[in-house]
Order: sequence, then C-alpha cells, then structure tokens
Amino acid sequence: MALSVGIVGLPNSGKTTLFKALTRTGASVPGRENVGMATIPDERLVPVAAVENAKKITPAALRVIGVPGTGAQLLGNLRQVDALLVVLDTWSGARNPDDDLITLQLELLIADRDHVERRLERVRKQAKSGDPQQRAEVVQLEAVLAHLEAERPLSEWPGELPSGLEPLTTKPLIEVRNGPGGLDAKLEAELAELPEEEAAAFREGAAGAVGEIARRLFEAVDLISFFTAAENETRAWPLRRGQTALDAAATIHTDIARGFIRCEVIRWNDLTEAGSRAEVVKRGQQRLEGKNYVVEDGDVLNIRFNV
Ligand SMILES: Nc1nc2c(ncn2[C@@H]2O[C@H](COP(=O)(O)OP(=O)(O)OP(=O)(O)O)[C@@H](O)[C@H]2O)c(=O)[nH]1
Ligand SMILES: [Mg+2]
Repeated sequence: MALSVGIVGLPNSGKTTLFKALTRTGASVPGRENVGMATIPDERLVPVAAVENAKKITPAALRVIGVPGTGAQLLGNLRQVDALLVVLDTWSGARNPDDDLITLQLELLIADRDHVERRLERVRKQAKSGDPQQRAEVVQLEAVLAHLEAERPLSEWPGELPSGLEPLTTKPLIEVRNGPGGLDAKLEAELAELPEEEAAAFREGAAGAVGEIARRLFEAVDLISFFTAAENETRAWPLRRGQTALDAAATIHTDIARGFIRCEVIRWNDLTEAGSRAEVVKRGQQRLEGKNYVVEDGDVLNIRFNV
C-alpha cells in the first residue's frame, strides 16, 4: 500500500483547497470523498539519475484522501491512512486555530468511541458461544471504551490494542496552519495550476506545499527514502526507519522480496561524487548486504533476486 494521508478540518478551513494544492488536480468533487496522488520532491533524485543515465525519474508518491466533513462515518474512511493533516483556519481571522485543533481532536475521539462501541457490540454477541478469546476481547474493548469515554486518545493507551482496530486517535497529527503566516493553501492551489518551473520561480527556493507536508510527514511517521536505479528508471521510495533490505524489496515488489539474494548498497552522495558505479566500486564504497541490513536514508539499493 502506498503511503497515505487524510485531510481533516472544520468546515470551511481550507481542506479542499489543500487537496488541490497537494494533488494538483482541480477536479475534486464537493461533498464526496476525494483521492489523489502527490509526488514528493527530493533534490537528490536528479543527480542520482544523471549518474545512472536514467531516462525516467519517478519520485515517491503519497496518496491524499479528503473527506467532506467531520462526522464519525466520514472520518471512518481514514482508518488506514498513515497520518492525518489537520487544516486550521488562520487566514480568515475569524477562528482560533488552537481551539479548532482541540475541537477536531474531540471529533476524532468520538469517531473512535463509536467505532469501539460497534465492535464491542459485535464481539459481545459472538462471545456468547463461550469462546475464551472473544470473551477476553470483550473485557479489553470495555477498557478501551472507558478510556475513550474519559476523553483520552488511544495514543495514550498503555497496553496493546485489539488487532485490526485501526483507531484514528493513534495516528500522527500534522497541523497545517492555513494562511499567509503558515502554509498558504489558497496560494499553493493557484501555484499548483502553473507549470512546475514557474511555480518554483515564484517560490524563490522555498519548499512549496507538497515539500513542506512531505518533510513533516516523514518526521512524524519516521520515514526515510531509498533509491533504486533499474531499467533506466531512477526512483525514490519511502520506508519506515529501522526497516530492512528485505522490507525495501517488498516495497518494490513482493516477488523481489520472495527471491531476495543480496543487495548492493551505495550512499547516494558517494555515487554522485564518484560519477559512476564503476568508480564507486573502485573506491570500495559499494557494500554487499543481506536481508537484515537496516536501510539508511539516501541509500541507493540494487537488489539481486531470483524469480
Ligand atoms: N483568503 C484565503 N481564502 C482561503 C484560504 N483557504 C481557503 N480559502 C477559501 O475558503 C473557502 C473554503 O475553502 P475550502 O478549501 O473549500 O474549505 P473546506 O474545508 O474544503 O470546506 P468544506 O468542505 O465546505 O468544509 C474557499 O472560498 C477558499 O477559497 C486561504 O488560505 N486564504
Ligand atoms: Mg471541502
């Protein structure tokens, strides 16, 4: 599954505007769930691709999901995202963004409470057959529900949560202060309609909406990027920090993970400084690693595998 974020926020805070800014699509349908892709800029990609003579550059992609409102049912569509972007109105001068954040966190809490309540109801019925595992889950869910009813998010839940619960209140929240002092979604949505170079010239080197959100997302979810350079395509991939070469292989394709033999690893800047793979090898800067190698940010991986 691609990395994904959900956009939430109070009415009129600028959710749809941010969606447009991130996905560069004007085609968001009001009143409906909208899904689009944002490409994550990475300034290391172009120099790596140049060394590899890559014909194609593919940046890492981020799935963006916008829901039209904050009801429990709508928020429920965001149970599988990796993080939530909370849009706060700082542009109109009519709102207090700190209060709005608290209101929104409460909405997420209520959505989780409803969700746990429904699951509890279902498991209670099933547990009537006397299955000990289901009876244990009933006890566990009752405690989780009490925790939520005390208005505490599940990020503060001390124990383990029932498997597959997919709560909202454990997700990293990324505050997007929408307005001239923060991330100006309206301006960014307008820039998103311009050709890339024109928008970049206007920003005078500043990161832009997607760059800024990506940076904060990588920090919040603790992600790194690795690169591959195969079949004339240089590509960036997100990975959780601490994940291994085998996880990286699985990110690319399950077949590559299944047939994993070993992995050649080069630091991206060793590659660009050397100017070619052959030179990197000559300098002794290419390493051979196994499945359990912990991938680092900026690694260029060449995974050898059997099919
Ligand atoms: N001046 C200004 N206007 C903004 C900004 N962000 C959003 N708006 C305006 O505010 C209105 C609402 O923005 P939307 O992006 O539709 O807000 P939303 O959160 O999707 O609204 P709902 O889906 O109706 O809850 C639009 O008219 C936007 O043009 C901003 O940063 N500055
Ligand atoms: Mg909207």
